Amino acid sequence: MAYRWKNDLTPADVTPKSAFLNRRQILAGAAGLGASGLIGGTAAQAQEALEPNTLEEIRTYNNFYEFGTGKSDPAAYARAMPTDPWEITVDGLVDNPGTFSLAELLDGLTVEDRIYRFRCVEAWSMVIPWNGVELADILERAGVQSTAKYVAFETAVMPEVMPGVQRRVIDFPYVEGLRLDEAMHPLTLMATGIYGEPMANQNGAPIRLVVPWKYGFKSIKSIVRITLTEDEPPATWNQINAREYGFYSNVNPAVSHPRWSQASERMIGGGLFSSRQDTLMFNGYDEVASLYEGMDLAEFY
Ligand SMILES: Nc1nc2c(c(=O)[nH]1)N[C@H]1C(S)=C(S)[C@@H](COP(=O)(O)O)O[C@H]1N2
Ligand SMILES: [Mo]
Repeated sequence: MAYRWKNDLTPADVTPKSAFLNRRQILAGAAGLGASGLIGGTAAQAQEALEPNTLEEIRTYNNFYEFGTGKSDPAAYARAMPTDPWEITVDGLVDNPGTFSLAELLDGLTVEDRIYRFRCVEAWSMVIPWNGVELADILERAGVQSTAKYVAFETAVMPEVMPGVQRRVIDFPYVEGLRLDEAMHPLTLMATGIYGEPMANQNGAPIRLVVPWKYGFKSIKSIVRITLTEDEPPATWNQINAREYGFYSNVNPAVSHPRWSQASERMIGGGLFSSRQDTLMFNGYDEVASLYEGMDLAEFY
């Protein structure tokens, strides 16, 4: 199978290059992807054109409401969250349920480099070089039972170190969910690092979901539970306002948020000539379109 990273970026669109990692190292990561057989040469070349945001940008402009609603709150407060040891429970409709240390959960799995576009529902975007394992690898080892249709995720709740939880800015724990076929898609990552460095707490240490064709709020951080279910699980923003935030939340320039257009996005870090770009269907990840064949994406948004 050949998975393709569609992108239309040109040098004129580039976001600032990282001061922490040189281009050769980034390309080495992309080449590694190609060699893994997951994607062909074309995809490796497409990855070359994605200029990641700087680590500084990725670590200072965040949404992580457990630490407050401001973009700089996670960077200011998340360092107090203890992430080692960390336990993750895998349960529900699986043959091998259990509670695992992070090391046990990841043991033997291949950590991949994935440079993904990241599009927030608030109409801003970044390009982030993640390191992580495919969620499919974790689920395969868990032994998903035939009655399972969805995967539910839950974030840690640590009121003593989470000012947003203390103030109850929204209901916690933050929860999210995917349909099983979305969860099993090879693009779906459980990320443990960025730029080859352990995940910063504000980005969702020690392990968080990354679903690059969906709005950022689906990519739930600091996960402590993964549950296979038969029914569609609750999702935090969908529960807060189902009209504004659908369960699917695939990036879709044609379906406006009730309060703003989704047709374009502001690139964090800016660009040389323009800081906005057109938003792409599925955030450019066309290979997922077959998952939604026969579904009206204006209805199931
Ligand atoms: N637990 C939890 N996960 C979360 C959020 C949150 O508030 N709490 N915010 C989401 C939103 S809206 C976005 S855009 C991304 C931001 O990820 P980043 O800060 O690593 O860029 O995390 C998502 N995951
Ligand atoms: Mo977001």
